Amino acid sequence: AGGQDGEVGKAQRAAAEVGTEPTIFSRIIDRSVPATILYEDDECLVFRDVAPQAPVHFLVIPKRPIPRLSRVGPQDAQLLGHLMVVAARTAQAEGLSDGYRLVINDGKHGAQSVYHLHLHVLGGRQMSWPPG
Ligand code: IU
Repeated sequence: AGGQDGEVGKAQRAAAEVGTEPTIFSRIIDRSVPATILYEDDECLVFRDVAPQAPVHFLVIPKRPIPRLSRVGPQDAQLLGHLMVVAARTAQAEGLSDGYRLVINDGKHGAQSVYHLHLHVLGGRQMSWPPG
């Protein structure tokens, strides 16, 4: 039984690694956690970041829970393009006519904290470069 538990533990960790574990973003998608939603369609959801780093800061996420950018493949190209188009359209709707920044954090070095792929859109102030 101990060995089996070991295997189960390994499988669970592997599952988490490939992102089959639901994150809080799945709960925002199914409305069991509240968020200020700016846009929704069959493929994606846009909502305000709960800890904004700029006057305007929202997230664009696919409804399908891709864990991180480094896990995408060619089959995801159309969806990723759609996320960027929605990001640009929502930025325009938010009045970011002077520009804005798109950020995707990947993994540990990218300081990713939620393993459900998301585009950050930040605007409403002058950004600096390089980022921290
Ligand atoms: P990151 O790229 O994984 O570091 O960004 C996660 C973002 O999700 C971060 O900016 C959080 O403030 C944001 N967020 C949120 O908007 N709502 C939540 O319930 C949680 C995180 I947890």
